[in-house]
Amino acid sequence: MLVTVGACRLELVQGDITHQEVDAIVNAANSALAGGSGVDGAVHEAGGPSLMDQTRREFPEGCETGSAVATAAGNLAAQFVFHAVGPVWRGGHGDEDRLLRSCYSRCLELAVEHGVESVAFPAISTGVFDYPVDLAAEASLDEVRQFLEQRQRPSLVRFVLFSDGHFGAHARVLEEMVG
Ligand code: AR6
Repeated sequence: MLVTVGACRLELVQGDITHQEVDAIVNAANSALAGGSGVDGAVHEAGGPSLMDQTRREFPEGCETGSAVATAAGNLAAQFVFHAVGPVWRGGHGDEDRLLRSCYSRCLELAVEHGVESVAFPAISTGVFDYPVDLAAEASLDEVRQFLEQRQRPSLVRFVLFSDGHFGAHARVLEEMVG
């Protein structure tokens, strides 16, 4: 599914984020940047050890929740990996909406800072961190749409959803948003 926001494209696909041919892919990391399962495991496995070498060297304190840091992408087709730390779902009482939105906007800021034209996002926080996918889809798609409306960059933002259910939830929200 594809919609346009001014001159920019906002796209939903089902698939594996490590296979995307874009300038930057976003990793769903933890605040220690210690690696883990899910997207994080797949990104480090496909990118190789240089990613962890760089995060250890440049970000020894890790990254706070709601923010993101950039590294090179090692063996991946992308040039950069943005390691974003989403919130753990705590029933909606832990400022999760603001923190999740902030992950997306910080990654888009990093894209602009690095001159990146295309970025692929996973559904941050909707796996191990247990964020309900419908709510995550609403917050993340709304945040990205607002950023693109205001800044008109990057030219392509692609959400890469792993399962049918995650794809469907995002497609419903995006249809409602543009309909
Ligand atoms: N490509 C795209 N999406 C994927 C892939 C993939 N290769 N693999 C999983 N997903 P998660 P979180 C989906 O758990 O919830 C790690 O241990 C998955 O189905 O990767 O932000 C980190 O180290 C889900 O919809 O990230 C942290 O400790 C979404 O990606 C913690 O998990 C996010 O699931 C972060 O948890």
